[in-house]
Amino acid sequence: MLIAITRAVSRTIVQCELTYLARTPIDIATARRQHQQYEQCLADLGCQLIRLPEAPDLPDAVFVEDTAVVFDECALITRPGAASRQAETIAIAQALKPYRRLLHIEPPGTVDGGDVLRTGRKIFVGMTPRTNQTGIAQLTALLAPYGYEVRGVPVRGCLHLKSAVTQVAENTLLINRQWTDAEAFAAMQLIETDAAEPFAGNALMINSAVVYPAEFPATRQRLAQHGLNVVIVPAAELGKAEGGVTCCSLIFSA
Ligand code: CIR
Repeated sequence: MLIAITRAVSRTIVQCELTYLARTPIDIATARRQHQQYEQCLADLGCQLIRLPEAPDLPDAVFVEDTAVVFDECALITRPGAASRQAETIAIAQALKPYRRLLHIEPPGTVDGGDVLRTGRKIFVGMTPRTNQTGIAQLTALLAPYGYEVRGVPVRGCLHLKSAVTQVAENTLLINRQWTDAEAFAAMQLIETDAAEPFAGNALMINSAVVYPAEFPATRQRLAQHGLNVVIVPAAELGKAEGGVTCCSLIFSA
């Protein structure tokens, strides 16, 4: 059975961290409605939802992906690179505790889950302002006993590694080559985002389906042309907070 942890959109989302986007008004009702559609989509794809309540003191708490990375053998509780987000991990650790042994990134290390791309036993970690070398070294050491191999990957022009590249099938990645180095992923088939849709690289694979934002039709067509089962969700409102479809859930087998 697949479990999906989500967290309600904070009423303070308008105070979210922003790095590459200019602040534009976020309509909370719209953000909440789209988030509920996303949750329904996960449920329709067979996930059992654990929906955590909103955290008004933590504007970015809806983006649960950044707080943990769940493996079959353990869960890594991160230490997010933005100070305003570090307390988000407390509720997530509590939610994960019944399911996994917990490992922790410790100061001065920082890791955002959005920087961690897992393909089998290979873990690619974005080297970004949110994820530092100490964090990558800790993650490497913590996961080595389980046979995971970690590789740091350059990222430029976007927030996280998974803003630039995500897995869409067992051996296939969706990638914006402008934002990361495709050579790191040479062993896999690559589908490129449409040049007019730079933010289109973030897709969420669940079993054989790809959950994908409605806002990127040209790249969506490329995914469909590769025979992928693309399931569309509206994601524009949380997109204004620099969030994508991977950011809003932690999905794992129970
Ligand atoms: C932040 O800057 O931390 C949030 N406003 C957006 C986080 C998006 N998370 C993700 O891509 N994994």
